[in-house]
Order: sequence, then structure tokens, then C-alpha cells
Amino acid sequence: MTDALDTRPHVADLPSDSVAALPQRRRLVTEVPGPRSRALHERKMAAVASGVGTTLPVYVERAGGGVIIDVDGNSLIDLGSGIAVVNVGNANPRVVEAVTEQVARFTHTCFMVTPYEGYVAVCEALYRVTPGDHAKKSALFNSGAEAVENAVKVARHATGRDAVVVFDHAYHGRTNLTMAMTAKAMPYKTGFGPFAGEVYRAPMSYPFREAAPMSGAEAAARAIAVIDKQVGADQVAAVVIEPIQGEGGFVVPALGFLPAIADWCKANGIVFVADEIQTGFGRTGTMFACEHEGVVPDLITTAKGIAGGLPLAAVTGRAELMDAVHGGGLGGTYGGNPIACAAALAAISAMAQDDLPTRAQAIGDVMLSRLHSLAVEHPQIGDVRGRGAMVAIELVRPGTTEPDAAEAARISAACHRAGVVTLTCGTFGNVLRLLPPLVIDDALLREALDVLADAIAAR
Ligand code: PLZ
Repeated sequence: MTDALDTRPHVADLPSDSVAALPQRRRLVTEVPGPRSRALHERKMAAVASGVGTTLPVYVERAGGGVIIDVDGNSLIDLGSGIAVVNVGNANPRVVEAVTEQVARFTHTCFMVTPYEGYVAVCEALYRVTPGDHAKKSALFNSGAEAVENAVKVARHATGRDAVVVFDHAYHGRTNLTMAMTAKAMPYKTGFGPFAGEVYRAPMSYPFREAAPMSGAEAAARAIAVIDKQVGADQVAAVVIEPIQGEGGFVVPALGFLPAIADWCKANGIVFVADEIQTGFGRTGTMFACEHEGVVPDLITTAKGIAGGLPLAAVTGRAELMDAVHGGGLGGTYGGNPIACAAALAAISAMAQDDLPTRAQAIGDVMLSRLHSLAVEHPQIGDVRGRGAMVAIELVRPGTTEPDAAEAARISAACHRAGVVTLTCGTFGNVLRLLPPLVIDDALLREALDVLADAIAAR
């Protein structure tokens, strides 16, 4: 076996303080995964619970810009961003600097015990960057699921109602309440019940899978009829929706769907919650995906892209809703950890300075035009959809809408072997999604799309 250290000279050559200087190229020096990754994976299998899955067992040594360098010295193109997290790039130099400065000053006090400015400043930043110019307040948490749970707590407290409405294909997390809110049984829910009560599911607008073309307004009327009949509008505390569904398959609802649902919520005293955990922070070409249709949510949940890779999440919303909860009713030991807050402030300012939402739009234009032309050549591509740097293809049996999960898995595996990190998703497991870091350069992005094209054609 080769001495694996010999396989990574280009990593060792780098100045240790500058991951930003990582060569932005795809370079394979071993098969993928290589011997060092395989050895680490053996250890993983022996020590890590097998319920914690792995998409691509390539063990990471460094990452930055649009590349991930593995322990064998392979340089892979990242089209996943750690599931839409490192929008500003992995180890973004401004994030690294802010974290380094903070970690040396203090690591934790608990904001609920002795507070600090970073937490307040993140809430001020969220006030500025989230949709709507009404008075807003925020509370910070550790994970997306925790933010969703807390949005429901706030909505229930503020309305005095119990019911929560979610949609087909929704994904909101893995805690007990958010499992109940998530649609897909396997792998998220199977065997983990009983689930939290008072969660109801309404039909989504999923243009590719409607039996007949249906406008956003019609799909909203269909959903509202279900809620009215099966729950009763006056029982509903919150409607929680991803403006573009993530894990459920990058489902972009028909135009008009979101505004119609939001208007109906407003008319019925229901808190409209946008779960922007995957769509937020520039990903879709605007700071938040709701903005594409001018929708102003009452509450918005954020996580992932907020802090450049550090664990942080937030609920931001109308001050009168957020303040409805009694003192001490919201919180947690680590929520708004000072290091994560420092990272968030740096990441949010990097997004503005580098105008990353505009960059996401440009990335999306490149990806969508390439995918649309691939769809003309390859009949297994049933649909191409997405906004900004959040796009996907849905794989089907040619000439039908019958999902082909095996084809999505085949294409993704071929990309992985060729050094491009891709992810799949979807209720039917047949969607290949692309979520590059917003700092990826054009040459690298085009190369990744060439690899994808070859993988699709290799059938
Ligand atoms: N809401 C819209 O996308 C997380 C989950 C991956 P956490 N999506 C990735 C997996 O298999 O666990 C997500 C999301 C939306 C909520 C969440 C939950 O965010 O930070 O993973 O808890």
C-alpha cells in the first residue's frame, strides 16, 4: 500500500493559515474513497452508531472555496456545501478570523446567565436581513430542528391554539415534534413513534407531479380546503412551510401558492412560519426564498447558512409574537453560543460584501441552462427545477413520471467516483440536487457539470 502521506503534497505545501489559498481544482490521486478514507471508515463502522449514515465516505482534511481535500490528497468539487451550510465557503477567512478572535476571549458563559454582545448583534443582523420592515425580535438556538420546535412554541403561546399544519414532502427535523412535522417515513420516522400530536398535513403544490396543470392559487385552495375541513382554521396556531422544499425533493411550488397560503393565514389569525433553514442566506438568489414572491412571514426559522459552518439557528419574527412568551420560556444552555455568533456576524457581513445572493443567481443560471440542455438529450431527466444555487433534476422512467431512485443513486455514485460531491433527496429518493458553495468559481462549476453530464450519459 502506498504511504498515504505521499499522496498529499499539495495540501502540505499550503500556508497553514490560509485555506482560502486551496487550489481550486479537481484532482484525484487515488480511487475515491482512497486507502486512508477506507481505513477511517473501518474505524467509523466499529465506533459510530450505524444509524448515523454517510453519503460519501471520503474523510475530509481541508476544504475551502469550491473544493474538499480528503485525507488521501484527493481534491473534490463540492456541490453539497455540507447540505447548504457553507454558503460563504468552507473555512471562509473572515469566519475563521472572527472565530479565532472570539475563542481566545471566552468560549461560553450561557447567554441566559451572563450575556454578551455577539448574541444581541446577531439578532440585530437578523432584524435587518429578514423580510419585512415590521418590529422583529429573535431567539437563538443550536440546530434547525430546535428552531422549528421553538417557532411552534411561540406560535402556540401567542395564539392559544394547538394545531400545526405542515405539507406533503416537508422536512423539518429529527426531534420528536419535528419528526411528526416531517413527511417521509423512511429513514426519518420509521420505528421512532409515537410522535407529537396536533400536527396535520396538507397537500403541497408540486407542479411536476400534479395530475393536471394546477396554478399556485388552485393548489393553495386545495390545501386550504383540507385544513378547513380536517382541522378548522380557528384551531390552527401555525402553518409551517419551506418556500422551496429541501429534503423532500427541491419542490418549487407554483407561483402564487405561497402568497395565497400566507394571505389565508393572515385572514384567520394563523402564524405563517417560513422554514428557511435550507433556502436561507443567499442560497436561492435572494437573501431568503420568500422574497421571490414578496411574502413576509410572521416567523422565519434559520440555521445552516447562518454561521458559515458553526452550529447556530434562529427564530425571527413579529415582536408581538416573539414577546408573547413569558420570561424563561425560551432558551437553552448553548443557544447563541458566542463562537457561533461571531461566525454568524462574519458570515452575514461576507454575504453582503461579496453580494452572494447575486452570485447564487449567476450560479443558478449556469446550472439550469446546462441541466435543461441535458434534459433534452436524456429522457430519464423528468424535471429540472430550482432557484439560484439550489437546483435539482428529478429522475424518472423515460416517458413517465414514475420515480427512478436507482438512476439518481447511479448518477450520484458516478459523480463521487469522479471527484464531485453530489447529494440526492426527495420523497421518492429520485432527485439529484446541486448546492454548491456560493463562492465556487465558474471554471470549477462548469467542470463539475461536465462530470455530471458524463455520469448521466454513462448509462
Ligand atoms: N428544516 C428545511 O432542511 C435540515 C437534514 C439532513 P437541523 N436538512 C438537512 C439529515 O438527514 O438530517 C433541515 C431543513 C429544513 C429543518 C432542518 C433541520 O435542521 O439543523 O438538521 O436540525
